[in-house]
Amino acid sequence: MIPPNELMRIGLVASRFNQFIVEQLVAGACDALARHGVAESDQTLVWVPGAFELPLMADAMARSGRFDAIIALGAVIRGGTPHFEYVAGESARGLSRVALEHGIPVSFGVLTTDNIEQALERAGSGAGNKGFDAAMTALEMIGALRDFRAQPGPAVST
Ligand code: INI
Repeated sequence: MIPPNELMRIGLVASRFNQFIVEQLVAGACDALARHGVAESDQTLVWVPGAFELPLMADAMARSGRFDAIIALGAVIRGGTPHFEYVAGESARGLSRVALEHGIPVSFGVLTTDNIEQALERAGSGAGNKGFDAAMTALEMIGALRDFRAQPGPAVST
């Protein structure tokens, strides 16, 4: 469950490559955060050149200890070269590693599509915005981790 009325500090990292699409993902994410009471003063947005650079900045944000979750936003569009696979794969792998190494939610709001039309469809307003979805996932994971960590564990029998 998304924690009601609790302080949530969110780091957003967005890639400038395909910026006109990523800006819409950022808008979607900020909309979800606002709807769930996350103050603008508790949000920090940092831009990086491309999706490949998202993990390094997400790592720096996690390392700072200033955030309860990080939302990574980008758009990798297949261009008919193997470059797509490397950029998309390393971005996903790196972001997942940051989450596991630092124990905080890192949402993967990176579109990986065959063409610009598909990317635009997923960066629309309302329900069809993957930035919005990524923000909702981050908030839900903050709640799930807080609930789990607050639970007493079962007695261990040997
Ligand atoms: N970066 C993206 O975010 N999306 C892309 O579609 C993309 N393509 O197609 O090349 C892309 N490349 C740049 C990459 O993320 C790095 O910034 C670059 O390789 C320098 O490290």
